[in-house]
Amino acid sequence: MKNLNTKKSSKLFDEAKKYLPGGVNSPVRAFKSVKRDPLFISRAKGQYIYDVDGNRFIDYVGSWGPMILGHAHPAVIAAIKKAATNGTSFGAPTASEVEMARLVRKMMPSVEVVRMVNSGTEATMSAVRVARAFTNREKIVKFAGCYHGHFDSFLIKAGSGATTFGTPDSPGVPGDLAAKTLVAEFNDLESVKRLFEDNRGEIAAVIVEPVVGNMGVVNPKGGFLLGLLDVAHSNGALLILDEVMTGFRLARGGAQELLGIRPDLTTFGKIIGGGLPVGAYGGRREIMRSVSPDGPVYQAGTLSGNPLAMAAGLAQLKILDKQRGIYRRLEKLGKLLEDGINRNMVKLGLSYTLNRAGSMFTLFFTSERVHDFNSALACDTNRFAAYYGEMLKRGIYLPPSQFEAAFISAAHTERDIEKTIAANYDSLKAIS
Ligand code: KE4
Repeated sequence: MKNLNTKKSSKLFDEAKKYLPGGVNSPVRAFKSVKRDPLFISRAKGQYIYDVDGNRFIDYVGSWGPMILGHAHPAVIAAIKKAATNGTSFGAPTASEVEMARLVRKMMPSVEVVRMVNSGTEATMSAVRVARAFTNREKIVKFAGCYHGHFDSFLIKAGSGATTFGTPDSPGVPGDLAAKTLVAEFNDLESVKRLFEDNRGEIAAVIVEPVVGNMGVVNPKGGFLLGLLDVAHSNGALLILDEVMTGFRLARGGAQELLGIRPDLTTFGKIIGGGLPVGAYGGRREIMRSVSPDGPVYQAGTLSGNPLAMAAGLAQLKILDKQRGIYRRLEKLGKLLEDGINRNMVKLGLSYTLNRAGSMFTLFFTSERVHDFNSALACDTNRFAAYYGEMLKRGIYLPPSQFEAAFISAAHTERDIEKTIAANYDSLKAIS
């Protein structure tokens, strides 16, 4: 299998490193953990992404989740173009923000009141501030390996890029603030109960990825999330479901619809913006009315509810709201891929672990079950890196880290899945 021509990408990367930290605007894009220069992308359409050297790939990153309908969806592009002709930002309320809030509540009824922000991080940090104010408590519980964005309080045993680069506890976070973040083990309810026993009356909220994407995909064990809700509520704390990744992806109503759980607060990002910078947080009216200007909890944003971002997000969400067959299709394609990769491993006498939740999946290079952070960390990341390069050579663009979720879009076809299964077989064979 010939090597890729990536000359233009590498030249751009050398130039980028002169002006940007690590040559990128978000660490995990730097391809460091897969030991190669990143590809610079020129365009994308549907399930395909094209780099500046003219290579085409079947894309399983999908901008890390937003592109559930595929890239440059005609309805999304048309909505952005139309909105842009009316101006790009007003710093004043618009009808599109009301429409967005109403649609979010229709799709996720637990979100009675919602505030738009500009990223998933803004959403989660604001939700934690509201929870701290509403409960008049300062401590929060997160789970090792979960990633909720780069807010100081979350960079404690954080997943995603923080784990990829070995900085799950980032420098620069004040010790006294870090001490207010308590860390439990995902899928281990006892670890949560112990934290509540040791910190009686001090924990404002538990924040969790209902299905984890940021250790790689890790599903909740039966009863874990409902148990979490019960433990939080019986100790006077709130449950925040971080659905930045799972929201509108795992089901029309996100993981909370799929898993039948009603949180106090939910956070959003990615899909809600249709590829433009959007985040949101919301939940029970009695909690959200503490947010300024209704209440005293201050949170603001110059570009929050930006008309172009609302147009893109609304165009995408309206399709997801109306065409519910999309979720059946994503599940079908996900199952097809999972079965194909597992068949390959049987043929090759390999026993790596593939975790999947609908259109989110991760192939872990370990033969153990991956159900929490420690079992995810046991993976052979060097073998993942070798596999990554082989898949890239075969035209498959995966997230460049063992600790990330890959995403199938509604633009992917059965043929794409077959090609991916074939590339997976050849790549696993090549590194074995
Ligand atoms: P942003 O601030 O990156 O929009 O969202 C932060 C965030 C919050 N919660 C969850 C569950 C998330 O997955 C994320 C961001 N996800 C990563 C990928 N795992 C974004 C990619 C990146 O950091 O470049």
